[in-house]
Amino acid sequence: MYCNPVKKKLLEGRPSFGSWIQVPHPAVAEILSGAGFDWLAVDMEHSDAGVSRYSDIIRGMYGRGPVPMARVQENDTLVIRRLLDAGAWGVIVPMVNCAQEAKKAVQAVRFPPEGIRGTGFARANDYGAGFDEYLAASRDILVMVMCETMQSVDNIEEIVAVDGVDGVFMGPYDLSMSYGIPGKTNEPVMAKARAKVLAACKKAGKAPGLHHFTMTKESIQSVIDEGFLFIALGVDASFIQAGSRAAFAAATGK
Ligand code: 3PY
Ligand code: MG
Repeated sequence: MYCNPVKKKLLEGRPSFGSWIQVPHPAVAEILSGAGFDWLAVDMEHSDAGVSRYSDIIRGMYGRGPVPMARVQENDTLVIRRLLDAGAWGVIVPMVNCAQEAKKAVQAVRFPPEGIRGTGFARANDYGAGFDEYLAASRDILVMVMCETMQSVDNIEEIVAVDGVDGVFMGPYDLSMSYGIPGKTNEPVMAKARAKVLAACKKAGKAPGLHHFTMTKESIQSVIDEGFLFIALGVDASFIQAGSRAAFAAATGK
């Protein structure tokens, strides 16, 4: 019952596909779960969801398949602890720019002696009823650090060398900002950064991840061919936007 099939997939070198929840309602988790995603991350950085909302949203995934993850709002020990206590099986930590920051994220996730996560009865361990089992399985909680600045790309070798970092998740939009080319996620400098991160991950045996926003078969295949394993497909809000606009356009020709 306490396990993380996404981590298993990544360790086996198989791609896993997830998506992003920015419309913070359990119904969205229920609907996206029906699509078959391996995991779903609630975006705590760019939505107005708080911890109690997080618990409600991931209740919408329970028994439906996806592993609940959180893109946490910041690399903060207590923020991470509270989302894990709520039941997250993976954290995606924004703006990790050096080994020290990567270590901080790992420490927040792991119980002593590896880390400093505090323990208590919480939703994650069925309010204490699964205390021992959860403790044993908690090593499977996924730690994905985000590479989304030039500095992070420059320091990627030392970041992936940090014990307990499971993988690196690239944020193309912030990275494009950092390179001074806002929103131009396909420029050569971005491809070069992706190649550098992929090579570092491969060498260190860590899972490379990417937030991908173009929902065509060819474009998703090219991301898989590039070597990414932890792949976030789109965002709930964009799915609603695309579907609703297409419906209106089909009806009116506008
Ligand atoms: C980015 O593109 O900056 C992201 O954070 C994607 O999730
Ligand atoms: Mg970002």
